[in-house]
Amino acid sequence: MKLIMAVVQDKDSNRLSSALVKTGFKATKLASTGGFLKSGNTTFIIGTDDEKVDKLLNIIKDNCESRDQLVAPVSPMGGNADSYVPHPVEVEIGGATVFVLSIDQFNQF
Ligand code: 2BA
Repeated sequence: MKLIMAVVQDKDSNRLSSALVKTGFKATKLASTGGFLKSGNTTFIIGTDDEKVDKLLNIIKDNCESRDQLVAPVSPMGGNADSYVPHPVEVEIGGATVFVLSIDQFNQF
């Protein structure tokens, strides 16, 4: 058995949820925050059999888009904030960041 943790953009989370329900995968959604952008994203935790992992990864891939986002960098440490003009930089986010973990035991009591 495997545990899949997928960090996805909030914009894709409802679409992915619906696709998982439709295809019979059981998932838990956690509200999460990206460490870099400090904005909200959604983390899915999904337990599934080893042989279904590839199918699940394809569903995640098909339902999560990558997007460019402009980020305003923070002002330089110790610098004069008055003369500092932040130039936004563009970063590409997602589609999805996915971890696949092996599970020793799965219990439901
Ligand atoms: P954030 O940490 O908010 O990162 C958003 C996007 O900013 C990243 O997209 C990446 O394009 C860029 N970025 C992140 N850290 C950077 C850095 N140190 N320098 C320059 N650019 C940087 P993604 O790579 O698609 O990641 C989307 C979200 O997935 C991340 O949101 C984070 O919540 C999660 N994530 C990504 N890699 C992870 C990892 N190794 N461990 C845990 N969570 C991760």
